[in-house]
Amino acid sequence: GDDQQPMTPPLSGIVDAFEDLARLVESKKAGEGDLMLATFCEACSLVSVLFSCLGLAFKFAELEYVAKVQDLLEASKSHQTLLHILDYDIMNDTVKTQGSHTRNLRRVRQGIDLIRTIFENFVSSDDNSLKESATTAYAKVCAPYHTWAVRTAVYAGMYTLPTREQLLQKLNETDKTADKMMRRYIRASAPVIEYIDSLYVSRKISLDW
Ligand code: 1PZ
Repeated sequence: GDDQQPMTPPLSGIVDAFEDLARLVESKKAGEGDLMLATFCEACSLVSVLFSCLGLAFKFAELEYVAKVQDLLEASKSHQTLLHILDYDIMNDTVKTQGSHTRNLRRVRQGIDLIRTIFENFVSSDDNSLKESATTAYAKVCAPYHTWAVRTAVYAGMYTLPTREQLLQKLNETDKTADKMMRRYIRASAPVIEYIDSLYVSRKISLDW
């Protein structure tokens, strides 16, 4: 079990990885699209530790997320960059096909954005509960693109989320350190999300799915 391992604050690993990604993305000229898929996947896979703070109700979300990152990691063996998988799916007419790399990248990007929006809600108010932060964020970032069945399960699961205090304890953070970490993640993930969107836009793929 994860409670037996020496406790490194899991947020710091995620934040460091996304700050590295942000630096890579910002050092590139817009539209060049050469962020390495493997590098991106490594950062995304760290996010999985957050799921261990949630209850069984979000097990399906974890499996979904991990499977999609895993698919992209597999894809990185034959496609070097993020842009390469878009071009591959454009060529095969599978951009929006369920299970395609381009669709899975879109879903992982939505996951990163969901966490960012949860953190934004979380730091913006001291008495904001995790349930409220997560519900508002989910409604905005993911719900419009999820089926009714998934939305219903997610909203039901929200009632099982830990409290703010329980979450901070599981993350081995205090109010103050969590606030700092979350602000760093908010700042670092923004250019990464923007960058991914810019790839889709550069290939004339809409962002409304
Ligand atoms: C500490 C933070 C607490 C956050 C709690 C909120 C978690 C909301 C979880 C949303 C679950 C969505 C689950 C299933 C979604 C599927 O419909 C789609 C299917 O995509 P398709 O195969 O049709 O292309 N899957 C996804 O969108 C991929 C996974 C999304 C999970 C993102 C979670 C991000 C991390 C949350 C923090 C732990």
